[in-house]
Amino acid sequence: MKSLKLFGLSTIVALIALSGCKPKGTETAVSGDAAQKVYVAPGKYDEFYNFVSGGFNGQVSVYGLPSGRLLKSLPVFSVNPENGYGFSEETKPMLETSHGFIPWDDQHHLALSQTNGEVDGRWLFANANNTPRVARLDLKTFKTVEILEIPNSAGNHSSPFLTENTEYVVAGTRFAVPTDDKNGDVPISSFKENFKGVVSFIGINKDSGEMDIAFQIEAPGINFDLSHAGKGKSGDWFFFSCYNSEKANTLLEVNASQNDKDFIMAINWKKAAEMAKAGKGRKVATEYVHNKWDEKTHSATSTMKKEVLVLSVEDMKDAMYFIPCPKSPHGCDVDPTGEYIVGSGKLAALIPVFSFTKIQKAIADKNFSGEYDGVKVIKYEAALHGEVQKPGLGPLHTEFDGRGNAITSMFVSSELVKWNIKDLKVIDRVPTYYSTGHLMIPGGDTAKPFGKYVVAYNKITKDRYLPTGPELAQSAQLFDISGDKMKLLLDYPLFGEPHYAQALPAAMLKDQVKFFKIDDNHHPYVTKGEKESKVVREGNKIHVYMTSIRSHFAPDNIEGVRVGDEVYFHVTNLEQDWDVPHGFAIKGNQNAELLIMPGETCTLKWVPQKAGMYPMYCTDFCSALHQEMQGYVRVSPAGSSTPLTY
Ligand code: K7E
Ligand code: RUQ
Ligand code: CUA
Repeated sequence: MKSLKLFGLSTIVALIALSGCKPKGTETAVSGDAAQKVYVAPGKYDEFYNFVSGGFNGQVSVYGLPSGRLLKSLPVFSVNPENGYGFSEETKPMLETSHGFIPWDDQHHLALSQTNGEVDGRWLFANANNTPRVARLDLKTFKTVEILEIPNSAGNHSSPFLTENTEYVVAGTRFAVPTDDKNGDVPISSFKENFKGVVSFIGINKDSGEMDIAFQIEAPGINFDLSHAGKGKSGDWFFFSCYNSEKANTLLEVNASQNDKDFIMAINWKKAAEMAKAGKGRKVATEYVHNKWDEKTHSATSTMKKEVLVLSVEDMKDAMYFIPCPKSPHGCDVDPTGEYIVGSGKLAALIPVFSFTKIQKAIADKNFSGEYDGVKVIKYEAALHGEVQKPGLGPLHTEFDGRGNAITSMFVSSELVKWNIKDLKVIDRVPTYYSTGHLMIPGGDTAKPFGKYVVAYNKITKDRYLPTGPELAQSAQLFDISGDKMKLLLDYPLFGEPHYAQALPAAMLKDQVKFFKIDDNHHPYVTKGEKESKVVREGNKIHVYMTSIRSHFAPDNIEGVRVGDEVYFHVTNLEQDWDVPHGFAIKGNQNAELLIMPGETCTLKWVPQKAGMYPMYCTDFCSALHQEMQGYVRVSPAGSSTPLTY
């Protein structure tokens, strides 16, 4: 193929600058029956739910496959004016951190919960890179129900990958940082002594899904990039890609990439968990928050935690190893059998594939080349199953089709490359437009991939769509992988910057999705009928117990509010039909609107700044009389004697 010509160039580093170079032969790659294969007729459902990370928009979006239709954007780490997430009093605690309220984050990876290595349709986990956090979404409500901050970490990139029965979700720090009990106010030049690479094991309650940090492992000060758990025979292990083994505190290429090989770190998490249970490790003082959504009261709480258990390199001496891996590995992916671990060196012109059996033998035979900061380094050749030669340039991520093949994304040469796991021969390659980051096969990182499609998530869009100013949306490309050759079916733009994604058959989820029964509403300010609606003054706080039903609010005309009051509109949506939300907004409000689902109560806080007449209205076109769904609040000056009426 054309892109192979690039191999003639001598330095791969130089090629990074050329990322996005344009492969040719687009038209030939499009499947002749593409339209038929992606067409989902009006009123029909897609075959897969596809959850896609929002990158720097902080959210998760839900697409249908194969149509590529955007179904919903789910608020997770960023405020969302569309439905008041992060603006309503109930949801504000979800975005609390030890640094205070943070309205944004950078969301990269997603993991669907698993049982026996297979997707089970219960929860979706999402990471936040900037202020390290992991979120859990409930797939019955598609809501963010929990957010846990990760202490002793920065740039939570190697996350939220999980063990095959969702016992643990991991969070590996991207930045080596001093642990929170050491004063972080140290010279950056003391990197080698003070900076550590901490990986966290978040224990998951097997019934409720609730998260808490079970233990952390303080590894040497290198950067963790990505990880995946073993499966089956390797199910007790976790594998992490690490770069910057030079421990450079300025990541110029010359510094961070001078080592010919960085590492894959292999951790026996079962052993680590046993040690943590047996009381090994040290308690480290820190501060991190745990935010939980309670569906019954329809509100979130935020709790500060103060301590975490940390295992040292010494504790882990028989449970943590390094395996050399060529040049700045990024993806770290384990095949469905659990035998093969694929490391993708971004700057390497090959893909090393490690064998779990060989790793075990090397450990048993003490086949080590030495130690790196107290961690034994297994000899490269002793762990290696083999190398995929000349796969393309800039290998990033690998997914598996469940039929013995792997597909790897090539960032620099802009292509997907399919290769056989056993003999490591390249079978097929297709160009992508352009510079693919992650790719995703439904179930493609589990023990049982669903196969059928692969989606390439491309970083650069260039000439693929009508120009929309200097910035174009990132884009996805859908390929049919049911035959030997990958066939392009569809291009479509995406919401936010996509990194990793997950997908599962629609049939697993669609019938479990529920809306809220008003009888189950235990919100402290619920109003279960119009007759109970009222306005109550408590000092300078005013609580409005409001109801909404097609097509009016009760109460809808309020007088006696004064400048300096804090007004809380607790709006209960009395509707009990699927998909009949009401909105609520008031002029001059410092928060966004509310979008209240049937049976729910949401609270909007408003502090009027000036006397005057303030209209309020429903923002969601809910009936023919939607535009009539409105009211007024009269605000009088501070100290006014206008009585409270409604
Ligand atoms: Cu490759 Cu953050 Cu998973 Cu994006 S990372 S591409
Ligand atoms: S109205 S449905 Cu919002 Cu002016 Cu159009
Ligand atoms: Cu309620 Cu529009």
